[in-house]
Amino acid sequence: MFVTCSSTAMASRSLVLSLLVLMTAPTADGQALCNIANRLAQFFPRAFSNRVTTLCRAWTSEAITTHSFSGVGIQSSVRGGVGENLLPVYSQTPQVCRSPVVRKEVRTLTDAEWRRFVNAVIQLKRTPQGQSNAYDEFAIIHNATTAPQAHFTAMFLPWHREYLFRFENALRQIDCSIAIPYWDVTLDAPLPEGRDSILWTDYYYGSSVGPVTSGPFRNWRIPPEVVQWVADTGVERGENFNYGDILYRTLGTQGGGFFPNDIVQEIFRARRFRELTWAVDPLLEAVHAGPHVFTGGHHAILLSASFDPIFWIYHSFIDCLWEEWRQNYQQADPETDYVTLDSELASDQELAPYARANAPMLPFGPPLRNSDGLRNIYTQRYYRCARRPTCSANSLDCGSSYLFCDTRSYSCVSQIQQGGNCTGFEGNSRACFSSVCCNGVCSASCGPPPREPAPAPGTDCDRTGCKINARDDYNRQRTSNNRPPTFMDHIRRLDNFVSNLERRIF
Ligand SMILES: *[C@@H]1O[C@H](CO)[C@@H](O)[C@H](O)[C@H]1NC(C)=O
Ligand SMILES: *[C@@H]1O[C@H](CO)[C@@H](O)[C@H](O)[C@H]1NC(C)=O
Ligand SMILES: [Cu+2]
Repeated sequence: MFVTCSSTAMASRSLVLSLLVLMTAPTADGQALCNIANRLAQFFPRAFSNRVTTLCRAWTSEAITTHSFSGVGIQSSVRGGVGENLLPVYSQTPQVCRSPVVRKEVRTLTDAEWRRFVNAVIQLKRTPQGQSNAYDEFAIIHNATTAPQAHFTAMFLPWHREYLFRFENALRQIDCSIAIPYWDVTLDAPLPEGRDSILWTDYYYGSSVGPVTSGPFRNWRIPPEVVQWVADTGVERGENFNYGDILYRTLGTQGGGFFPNDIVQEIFRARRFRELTWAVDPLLEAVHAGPHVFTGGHHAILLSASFDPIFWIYHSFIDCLWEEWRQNYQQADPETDYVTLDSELASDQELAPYARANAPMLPFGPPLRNSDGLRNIYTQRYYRCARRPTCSANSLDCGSSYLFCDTRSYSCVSQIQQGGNCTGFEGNSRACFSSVCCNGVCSASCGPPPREPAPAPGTDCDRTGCKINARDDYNRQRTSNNRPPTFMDHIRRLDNFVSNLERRIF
């Protein structure tokens, strides 16, 4: 089933170029491109067939097998009860609140803003609702039975927009000022180790391989039925998902990863909505799985993902990317540009009827229809997305003390926590949070250099510490061996993460 790649497979340069356009200075390596196309196709066979025929002539029908998602049981399922009390309550922004609010990159929030967001989320978890609490009632909706069109159909983006909108409304009932921050994962993608990002500290998300027992969401309860579903899912997959009843993560151990801005630019090459959908071009929904899988634990399993509060922050990013595309690249009226063919609504035809424009947006509708999810009103009246952090030679400020400007490429990058791997960023005095990058590790001070090997290039450390002079460092960065990541670096990175997606597809 694995298709062998040969260089002749890449004979069609124009086809290859369609992917390469996004990346600057491509060292066009057809073999690697063909490999990644095959990797994607292996894990998402039906979904990736279009892309593979484009990327790799070696694609054969042999590789096309049914993908693993099953819609079995959807028709007969009983949806009554899920969110019954909750859904009407939060379908509207509280009238007393002033809109629009601005969704900002999570690291650019002020300390007060971050605390207010966290407090409201915790408050929601403490608000009794039905037989549980308001937070859990929201989280439990994220289930292929309850919302059949939410994943692997054309409704992926609009459905999650409505989902987040209601969650935000619920938070704004507690605190009008709140907007769901977004987590721009392209800022973490350049790090040698994603788990060393400042986000995985107790100030932000907390960190763990195991139950989350520190940070703002420590000891977050998972309801018993979800504990059971998750365990059952593990049994189905032949794995142990006995995560217990406290929020669980397996940070950085299940594979997955963060997609770089190059991939975002590739996604932005779409001009019509259909090109963002699973059945037509699965790139967006496929790479969206990376951070879910990277977090691991509950966040990596569809039916428990939103029990991890970082779900909302991450999906706020996916939503803001969609909005960026809507405003800058979509070449049709975004309120009506949708998908009409069943074959493009979903690759699994059992799901297609749920994704049609006039079908109710389950479980939020009826009366809400799928097409309502395309309305401009969300981002015109209720919220908008602040621009993603950027920097330039003229302005190294990324808008947050937790971000720094990578002066090799003039792009913003997440700070690395103390003890984290900062290989490649030795010359940048701002790469390490409250520490300095010495010999590839963020350290309190450089200390004596190891006798063997010599300090890594780009550092300027001796017994008294590192000499950090921002201007010199930036200059040295640009002339040293440290080069900006190339196209092939990204392909390798993507390749790594895709190789771990099997049976973990979100
Ligand atoms: C989703 O919700 C339904 C209805 O509550 C439940 O029966 C099912 O086990 C849940 N999980 C999945 C994967 O459908
Ligand atoms: C840090 O990351 C680099 C690049 O990925 C890797 O080569 C190196 O082994 C890592 N260092 C440590 C201490 O893990
Ligand atoms: Cu989802």
